[in-house]
Amino acid sequence: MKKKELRIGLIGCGFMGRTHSNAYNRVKNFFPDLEYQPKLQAVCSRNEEKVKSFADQWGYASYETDWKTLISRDDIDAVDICTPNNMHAEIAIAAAKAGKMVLCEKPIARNLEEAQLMVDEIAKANVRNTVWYNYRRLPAVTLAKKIVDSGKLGKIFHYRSNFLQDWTINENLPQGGRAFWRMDAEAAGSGVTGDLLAHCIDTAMWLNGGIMDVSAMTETFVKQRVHEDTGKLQDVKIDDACIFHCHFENGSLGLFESSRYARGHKALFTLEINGEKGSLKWDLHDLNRLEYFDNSDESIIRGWRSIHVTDGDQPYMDKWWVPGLSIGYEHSFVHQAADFLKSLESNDVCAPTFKDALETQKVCESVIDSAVDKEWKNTNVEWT
Ligand code: 4PW
Repeated sequence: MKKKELRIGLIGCGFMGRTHSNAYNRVKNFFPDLEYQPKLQAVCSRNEEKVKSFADQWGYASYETDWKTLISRDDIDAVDICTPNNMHAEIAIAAAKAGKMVLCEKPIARNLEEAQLMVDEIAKANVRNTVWYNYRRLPAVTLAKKIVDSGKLGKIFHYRSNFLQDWTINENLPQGGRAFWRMDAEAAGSGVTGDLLAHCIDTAMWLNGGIMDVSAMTETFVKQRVHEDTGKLQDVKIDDACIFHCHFENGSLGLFESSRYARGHKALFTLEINGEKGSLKWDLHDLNRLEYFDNSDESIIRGWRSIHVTDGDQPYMDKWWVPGLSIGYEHSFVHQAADFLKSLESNDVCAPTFKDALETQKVCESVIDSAVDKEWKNTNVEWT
């Protein structure tokens, strides 16, 4: 098969810039059958020294220091946005208007208004798009989706999900700047709701359908922190912790919790689904393992099965080593890059699209509003 190039222009050289760059490099080796292969054409960041060294390290053919220049280049097919959240909307809209495909880190925006604008402009420009809700693409999570869709769990009663971390407990950490923009509401939009619960919500709606209404509470444990940009002690406006419960469209009840103050937990993303005929459990600290309870098992051996999702028959695993050998966090990004490239070949959408991410944003916004107003909020989610 004659190979086609997808010329990538990546904006942002932080943590996510590295995960995406790694994915584009790995996909060529592990998904060699794809018709489209990424070409790392250009990377962009304001700091020239940093972007030059990033380009050398990850194999980009060129670099830019102004994202508008990158977007205006004729030799870029797809713009991949890995900047802090406050730049997503402007860049995504400009890229779509320039006719580029748009890939964007989650959450797509700081708030619903920005997200809606992005979705409208992307629809007008009719460009291919996807949002990197990467955890869907871990083999164990994709297997959970297959089990749910097969009907093996029957009617779903409960969905539970947490995302726990502990990295902001130190009250001397600043907010803002390059390293701590996730703690600055102006740059991030929200705290754990947009940063962590957005993952839980995306996965939850993918597995269990639309979230219809929410009742939430949030807390900011450290009320003031020095801002990196001003050097001044300023109010912290992000949520450090958030708990919400909700109704799904299918009648099941949802319970979600996220915190960056859960001492001992570094990135504990968990989910559990309880249905009439069976249940599923998964957690990111043991990401290749899916726990499955099947109530139709013979009673004397009935119990939780621990499925080590590393067999060639299981999602994505035929691309990697041999059965029994684990893969990790980075592979979820490789799989997403592969699925996006595959979607160009098959002319399908690559979910989650910006429209899907808008639905997640609706839930996030309703959660924040519910916590502020201390009342239930309808999400107006349209999940298909
Ligand atoms: O998107 C999330 C990040 O902002 C990630 O999945 C984990 O939490 C790792 O870093 C943060």
